[in-house]
Amino acid sequence: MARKSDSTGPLNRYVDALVRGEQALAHTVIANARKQGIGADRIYLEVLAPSQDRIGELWHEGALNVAQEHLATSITMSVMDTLREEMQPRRLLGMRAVVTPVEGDEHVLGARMVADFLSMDGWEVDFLGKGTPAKDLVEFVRQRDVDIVALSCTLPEFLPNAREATAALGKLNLAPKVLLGGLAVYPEELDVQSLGGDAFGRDARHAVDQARSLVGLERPRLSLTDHLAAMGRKINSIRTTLKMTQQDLAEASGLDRTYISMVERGRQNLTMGAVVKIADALNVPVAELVSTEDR
Ligand code: B12
Repeated sequence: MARKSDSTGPLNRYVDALVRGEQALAHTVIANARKQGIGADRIYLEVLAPSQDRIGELWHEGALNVAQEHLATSITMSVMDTLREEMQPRRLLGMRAVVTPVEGDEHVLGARMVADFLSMDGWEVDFLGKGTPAKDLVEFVRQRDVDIVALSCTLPEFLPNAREATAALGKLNLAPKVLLGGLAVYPEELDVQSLGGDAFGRDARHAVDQARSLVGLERPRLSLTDHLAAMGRKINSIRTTLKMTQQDLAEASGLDRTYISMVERGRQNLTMGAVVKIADALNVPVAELVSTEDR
């Protein structure tokens, strides 16, 4: 499966670090991408996820052995641990989710991504790690007030386990909604309803949208203040990476230094003309500054 990747530079550097088995280098590549203003969500979806695909291909071609593939996955897990520490949930939604691969499935990274995206969105999340047997999952859910169970299934041979889990969860008095995803669960190839789930998610970002719609929450909307604060942080991050002072940026954009300072603090409602001038001065596309996907 080809995943979308706009962050080709960091992706190539990151895969290179994984292939060489250099954990510190992998962390540095990601830290640099963060300094360039690439949000944790894009790092997950455009660097870490496709890097695992590349590692899988290299392993398949015999260019990497099992030990190297294991190391690559463990490095990516440690990078995710670091990113998780930095994540600021939008605001708590008062919703609880349980995320787990289905019984037997040892592929945890995708499920972990879904868990982290839900946390970033403000859900309280219990991530159960490796595949959980249906009866234990049901027992766990019964003891808590769970709104959503997100089940990940990578191998088609474990789809019956997904079906068993959804059936058992459906029998609970206060049955949670069940969201399905993972490489084995593709609507084009499979009738997701036949697995007993309530919805399907393509990737971790889509998982959040689907989870919200299952519990009747609207998609997250950012206020103008949030947009201005995000843009200010982005401009500050790109400027400092380029080792420019606020005065340098003011001169390069033809704007006043105090105006730049206000913008970076999220206190200035910029005109479109000012956004274009700042983007040109920083040599980035306008879309890079106004994107609201990054946190
Ligand atoms: C790392 C890896 C492993 C590791 C996993 C370690 C770990 N801690 O996770 C280990 C070594 C254990 C492993 C084992 C096996 N693996 Co493996 N593995 C991989 C590899 C290289 C990367 C997986 C990964 O991390 N992907 C990155 C994540 C982010 O992607 P993702 O899981 O797809 O998740 C995204 C979406 O699918 C979605 N998503 C995922 N879960 C959910 C859940 C919900 C609710 C939602 C909404 C969305 C969602 O969101 C995620 C992020 O956007 C893949 C190659 C590949 N192309 O994926 C093979 C791969 C998945 N493995 C494969 C195989 C065959 C196996 C083994 C059978 C090999 C063997 N002969 O032993 C065993 C099975 C073990 C088992 N019982 O599960 C095949 C599966 C083919 C298939 N579909 O049948 C693949 C595709 C390799 C290949 N090309 O052949 N593997």
